[in-house]
Amino acid sequence: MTGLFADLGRTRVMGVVNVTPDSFSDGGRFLATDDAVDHGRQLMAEGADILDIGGESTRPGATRPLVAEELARVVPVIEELAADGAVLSVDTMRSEVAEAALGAGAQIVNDVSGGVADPRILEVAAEHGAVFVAMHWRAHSAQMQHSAHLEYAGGVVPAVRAELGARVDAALAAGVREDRIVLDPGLGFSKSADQNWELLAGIDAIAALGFPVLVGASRKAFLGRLLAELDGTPRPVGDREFGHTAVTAVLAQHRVWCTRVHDVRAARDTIAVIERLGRA
Ligand code: PMM
Repeated sequence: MTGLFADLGRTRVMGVVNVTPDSFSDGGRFLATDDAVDHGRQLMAEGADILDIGGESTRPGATRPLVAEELARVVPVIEELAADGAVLSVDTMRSEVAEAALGAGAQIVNDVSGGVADPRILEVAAEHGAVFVAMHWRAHSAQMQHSAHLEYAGGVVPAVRAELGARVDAALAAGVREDRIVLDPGLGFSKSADQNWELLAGIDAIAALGFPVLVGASRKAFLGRLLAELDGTPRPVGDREFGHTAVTAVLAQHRVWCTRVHDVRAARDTIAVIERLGRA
């Protein structure tokens, strides 16, 4: 566990394993347990420090799976990858799923709602001594891009910082240890493209809360919009990696704790360059 926060001199890489039919970037590709496990092994071989196993798509407008369905997607994958010795995170907003995942060998609960959707998840993380990733979030996927959820009085960076601070208070009150909390600004979740850029530019202000920071920018729509064709067509999901590489370089330079990515090799290469330059 302590190894998760030891100083490696570089940003960690969390590889995404979405065991879902409908994630925006890779939905349906790894829905079968064997395919998801193979994909996880591939990401480990490419240098992932952590694998993030998720059974619910959080793409804007997505409908939620039943709890039983989410459990059936993630638990067998976690069991197999844990047996390989992988460091695993479960991407869930549900206490039942977090509990089963931690029992199956996960060490990290990555809750995109930061404990808002199902507050009992905080107690589950506390009881297991798990690391808890609190992402900034305001509403479930069906509503998250509604205009009311995009309003940040006083600016997006101070507002997200304050709302994350409240999640830290809730996690501590539930018994999560202070040295097990990670914060994430939640790019793309109740954020406009401009607000995502402001959060990336202001990442040091989020880190100033005093907790390790995780960022997930990989393949997200704000990159597709920035890199749009002349006629305004957004760059397709599968063709955003060069842009994302620049984001990874910036995160590495700012010594962000971890970046959550689909292309592990690209991220590790980028981070290796920044780390080497930092020692020159
Ligand atoms: N983004 C997605 C899912 N889970 N978890 C954290 N902590 N941070 C994120 O930015 C994040 C996440 C959505 O992306 P995906 O559909 O490619 O998994």
